[in-house]
Amino acid sequence: MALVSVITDGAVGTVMLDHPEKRNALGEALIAGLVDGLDRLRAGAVRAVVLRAAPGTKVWSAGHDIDELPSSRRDPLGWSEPLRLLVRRLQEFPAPVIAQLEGGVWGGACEVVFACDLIHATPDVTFALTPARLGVPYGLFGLKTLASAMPRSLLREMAFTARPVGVERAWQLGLVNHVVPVDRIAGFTADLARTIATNAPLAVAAMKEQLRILDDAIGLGPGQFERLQELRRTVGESGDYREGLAAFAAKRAPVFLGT
Ligand code: LCV
Repeated sequence: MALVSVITDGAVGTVMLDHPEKRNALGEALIAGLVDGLDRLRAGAVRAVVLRAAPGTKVWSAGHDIDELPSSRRDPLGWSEPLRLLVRRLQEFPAPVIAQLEGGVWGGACEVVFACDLIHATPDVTFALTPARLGVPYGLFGLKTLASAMPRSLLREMAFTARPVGVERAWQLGLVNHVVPVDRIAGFTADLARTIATNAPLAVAAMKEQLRILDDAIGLGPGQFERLQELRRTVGESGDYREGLAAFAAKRAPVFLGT
């Protein structure tokens, strides 16, 4: 059974996550389906993309597939990891990608959503950043994607507490473009995508990339870079990281010792 479906309607493409049994967890197979779908739409020169989950879902995506997180020394969220590849595909896609959300958005799925260009959400949507709940050494690239999408004060609160934030607060802080009732969100999003598709695609694509280059423009000295890598190594090699994974697998609350 396909984990992802892709349809094209004129110049608008739709990519749908469809693995409810695992709450659309972003495992290698599902991500491969998303990347393949985006590549097919790119070849078909669509002018707008809608990224959504199956209608009526309570969980848009449960984030990174925890069963696929390495328990060894390998960096769980390094440059070549599937989730990183997906985020880059979305950011480099030469047309706007609209995330159409229903239900909960967890962990790495928040990064996927905030790598999109616009966000439409139903009133039940929540966002939760979970590295602290799993003891995971989060990546600088992921933090930058999130920091470009929200105020640092909210990012700190979400990262340190791992508590979900509701769409009302997200709307107040400008994290989402539109909050739309569940019976209208598909039509509303399709209409906005069609509007984008009627505009000059080269101008739209250029502005998307210009804005991304501006977002990426941060200076880092070698010492700062080394320190960032050291911070991630320390967390990635900690007992707490192993405890976070073990607790999830055992369906119990983690006990973090700070070691
Ligand atoms: C694998 C899963 C998952 C899952 N992986 O349904 O951002 S970082 O750094 O943290 C990054 C590393 C990351 O993204 O980590 C993942 C962060 N995600 C989470 O912490 C969310 C974990 N999932 C949940 O809390 C619950 O599943 C939610 C609240 C999303 C849905 O709860 P619900 O009661 O509806 P279940 O928990 O019963 O899940 C249904 C099946 O999906 C699996 C889960 O193990 C279960 O499998 P079994 O039926 O085999 O028991 N599942 C859910 N999320 N991220 N597997």
